[in-house]
Amino acid sequence: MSAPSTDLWVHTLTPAGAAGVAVLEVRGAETSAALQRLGVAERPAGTLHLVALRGPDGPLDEALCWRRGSQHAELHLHGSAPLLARVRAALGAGSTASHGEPNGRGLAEAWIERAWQVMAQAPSEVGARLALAQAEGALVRALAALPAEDWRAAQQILRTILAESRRAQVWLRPTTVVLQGPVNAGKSTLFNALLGYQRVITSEEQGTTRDAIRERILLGGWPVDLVDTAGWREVGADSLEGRGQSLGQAVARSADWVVFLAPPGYDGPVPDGATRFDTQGDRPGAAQGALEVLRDPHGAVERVLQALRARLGAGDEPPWGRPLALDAEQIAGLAACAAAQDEASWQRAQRALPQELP
Ligand SMILES: Nc1nc2c(ncn2[C@@H]2O[C@H](COP(=O)(O)OP(=O)(O)OP(=O)(O)O)[C@@H](O)[C@H]2O)c(=O)[nH]1
Ligand SMILES: [Mg+2]
Repeated sequence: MSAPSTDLWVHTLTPAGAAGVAVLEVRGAETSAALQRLGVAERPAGTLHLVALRGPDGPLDEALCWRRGSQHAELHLHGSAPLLARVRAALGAGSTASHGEPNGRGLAEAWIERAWQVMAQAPSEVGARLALAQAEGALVRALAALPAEDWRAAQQILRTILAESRRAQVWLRPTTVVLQGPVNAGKSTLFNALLGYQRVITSEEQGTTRDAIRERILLGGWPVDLVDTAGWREVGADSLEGRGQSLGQAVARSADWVVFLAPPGYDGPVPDGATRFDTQGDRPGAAQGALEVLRDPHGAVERVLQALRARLGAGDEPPWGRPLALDAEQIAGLAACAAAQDEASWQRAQRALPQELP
């Protein structure tokens, strides 16, 4: 296949996976030519049409085509991943997420574009709403309105935006929480209670869980990747169980938060940075204040949620409508400005930020 044209930019706005509808955005000077390759005739800007898409091998799909401008359109297709790949290929976009940037597109437009992408893939409803505010221009408007004559005042505004952007991350990307502890501590029992259904096997046999099992959940509205791991006990490192334990350790090392569950009588080590919960509070010899996951699953979930809230330090109230940088690149751009020590480095850093409205 020839290299994709830099005058054609195709982006999949909807997240990967099965859905009723998939939305492709087509931009750039080649937009009309690319659509014509699919059999879509030229239409005035602002119109919406039902179109029959055809590829080189025959019919592809019946879709809605919204002409947003002479160099900008959206195709609303049926949401099948193979179909999406065929339509992208027929447009000349290749098979990856996007290729190139349309010529002359400004930074502000690119940041707004990014906000739509973040919104489409947000792992929580709050995250989607925070991203929508940026797609509607909250951040680029705030950046365009920075006082030009007083760089220190402008920097102060950016620092506030940066702090709120970092706080907002807990709604925009999942926090990885790993359950760790000795065998039979009740990790899998708590994992199921947090999920609200029986996802993994629990049993009184030691070493029931051998693998690291990950599930995405919302806990108090925060997206969490929750991981159940193999329990600790002396076993051969090469045994199946030993390999499971190593895998659990590796996952825990890269986790945002390790919840360490200690069964009655446990007096062994607790990993640095982990939060300890004693378990099986209904059993004889249990620690004071231990979780009682079997007797009171809701109470146990609430206790974990409280600890998570403290850990995230995000507060319950999201920064509704506030200007926010959404991804690592935008945050790095703001951070460079916030760190500037003199006007010259401020000016340099500011060049990486959009300064005008799209
Ligand atoms: N009485 C009581 N039993 C519990 C409680 N929580 C878990 N158990 C029991 O303890 C046993 C071990 O629970 P699991 O959740 O499988 O423990 P685990 O930490 O996942 O164990 P491994 O996978 O072997 O590492 C099971 O029989 C559970 O039913 C509790 O709060 N009270
Ligand atoms: Mg288990």
